[in-house]
Amino acid sequence: MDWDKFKVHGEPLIYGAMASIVLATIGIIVGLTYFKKWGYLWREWLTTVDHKRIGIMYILAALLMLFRGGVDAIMMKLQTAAPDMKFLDAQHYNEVFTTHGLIMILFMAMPFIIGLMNVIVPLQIGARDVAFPRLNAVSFWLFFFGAMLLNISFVIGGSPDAGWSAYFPLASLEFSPTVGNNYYSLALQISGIGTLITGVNFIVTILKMRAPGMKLMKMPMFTWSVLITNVIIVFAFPVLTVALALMMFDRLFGSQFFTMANGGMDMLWANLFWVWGHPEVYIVVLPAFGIYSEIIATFSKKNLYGYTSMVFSMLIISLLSFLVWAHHFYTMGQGAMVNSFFSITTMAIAVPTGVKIFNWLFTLRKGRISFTTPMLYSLAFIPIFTIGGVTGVMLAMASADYQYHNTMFLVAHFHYVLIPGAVFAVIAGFHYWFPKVFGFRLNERLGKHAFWWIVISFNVSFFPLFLLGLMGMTRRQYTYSAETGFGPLSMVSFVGAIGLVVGFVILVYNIYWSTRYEPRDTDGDPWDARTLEWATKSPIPAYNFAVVPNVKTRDAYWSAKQDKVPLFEDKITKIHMPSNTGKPFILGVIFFIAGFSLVFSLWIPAILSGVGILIVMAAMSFDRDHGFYIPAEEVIATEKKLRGETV
Ligand code: HEM
Ligand SMILES: [Cu+2]
Repeated sequence: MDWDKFKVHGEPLIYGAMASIVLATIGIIVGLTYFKKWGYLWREWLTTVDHKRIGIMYILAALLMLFRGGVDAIMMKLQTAAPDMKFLDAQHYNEVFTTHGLIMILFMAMPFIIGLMNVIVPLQIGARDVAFPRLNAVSFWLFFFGAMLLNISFVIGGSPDAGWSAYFPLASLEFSPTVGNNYYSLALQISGIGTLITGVNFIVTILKMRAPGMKLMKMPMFTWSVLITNVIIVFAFPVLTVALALMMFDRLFGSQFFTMANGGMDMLWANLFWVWGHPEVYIVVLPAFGIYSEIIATFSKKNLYGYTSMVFSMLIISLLSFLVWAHHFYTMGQGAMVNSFFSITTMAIAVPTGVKIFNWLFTLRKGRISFTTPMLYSLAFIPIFTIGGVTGVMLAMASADYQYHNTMFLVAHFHYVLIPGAVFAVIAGFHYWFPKVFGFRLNERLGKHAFWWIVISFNVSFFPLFLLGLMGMTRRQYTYSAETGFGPLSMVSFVGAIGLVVGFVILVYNIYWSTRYEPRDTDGDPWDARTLEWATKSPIPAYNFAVVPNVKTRDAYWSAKQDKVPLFEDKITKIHMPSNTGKPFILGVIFFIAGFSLVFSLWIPAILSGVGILIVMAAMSFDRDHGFYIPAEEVIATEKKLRGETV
């Protein structure tokens, strides 16, 4: 065997990373053994099917990936902070911007959002769990091991280096001969299957598991956004699945789908990628819209303005999101007719988006606004996202895009939409729902410090990129000479990036500080909020609701509090719960081994793990464990304890 292909030859940086990964792994193993926590980890977390715990694991993984993607970002910013820097070489720079984009979109933003929707959606609709709890665990473990597969690439074999969009022929074996893009095709495939399963699971959950009386048009706005997002997932992800499979054939088995020879077609990849890729940006941004809608209504003490138009604008956005993909390659020769079509559909998206912006503003109007940390992020989102949207419309004009395309102007555009539209949203949602899950708030003072650092630094870091783009600086260029004049603004951008790091450090410190010192709150409704998740106690019991609520109005919990509309009318009876299972985790591990074997063309382990996957899937299908019941007395006792009564 040729052991050399596993090695990454490189710089002290990579060896340092290897050493720290090994040390951290040893540390975790020793720690778990010393504190005898292996059993706890297995029983309570690795085998769990509880939507709340799965959600927490998604969010933890996302935070870890935020760190990894953040390190990539700082390395890029340092390399371009001044002319002729020698911190990274061209190849290493290529790898870093590729993994940065992949990790931030697929392994940070999406799982963070899926984590929040796991924790919150069943509670918001008054359900006890998702429709298919075990499948939910499969989703998580496929995502997790897909993410791990991509992450090990930089210490074993080498990272992908053709950008997150992996355009052919650049990503072909000929021009990218390391295993990096094999990792790309397999890691994304594995986690993508997990996401597709999530899509099915949440559509069924929201359509079939709502509490009695909760008509579609009475659902909370976050649940609506999640429903629409998952419909997009179910239509968009199969395209990625196919594209990645063809990419794998090209790279591993010598097929010619995307090459320039033998009838292959490189533009086929660009089209498939963006038929998935553009809807993908709405997969991360629509749930963010939902989060902001909840937060803005809660902290303005008003109903959400224009509920129906909110729903319809999301539906229109989801439809249009499938009709705009070619705006990513106006310059690649499809002609004026085609470009005009995509130009018009792209600009049309700004209309429903504008409707939503006005709805949020009208919700704020004459509201009794409290400026809590989640609310501050929501308020900052509105103007910053609008800048992102308006520059999007500038890019949407095909003839103008010949100038902007692949410059830093584009990079500034998508960060101005993605950072307020995804990152601020998950941070806001995190602060907002944190007390629900853990029974205490994050400290407001520290939260606001982090907020100002993050919001100001974001603008310092990314606004200069608009100007640099107009000056002609292209994206993905690893160095430049002093004569270009890109130096000063690039330095400003680097300083902003450091400020962002400071903000995130304060945010993480806040989690630590609040865990130790914040007062506990078991009442479960610290913000005086509106929707059903706040009607449970904190921390939430495993079965969520002792009695399934009867919903009569839109903001059911608000009406219960304000107008004394009764919510829980039925008697407590025994509750059916799914049992934990280790099979999803095992399935994830085998998928990981299969992926790794394919990356290195190790056929025998690949075939064996393929068989293993089939066996575990069959075992899951024939599983006769249909769960268990929590007796009514036990539920009553738990409820009393949560209310602070002695049993
Ligand atoms: C009013 C709405 C929007 C319009 C009109 C718009 C328009 C565009 C156009 C025309 C491009 C391609 C430009 C080029 O390559 O030269 C682009 C790129 C991009 N947009 Fe937007 N956009 C909008 C909203 C969004 C949102 C909401 C997101 C994400 C949350 C987003 C994320 C991106 C990303 C990630 C890219 C670049 C991808 C890449 O090449 O790596 N956009 N946008
Ligand atoms: Cu797009």
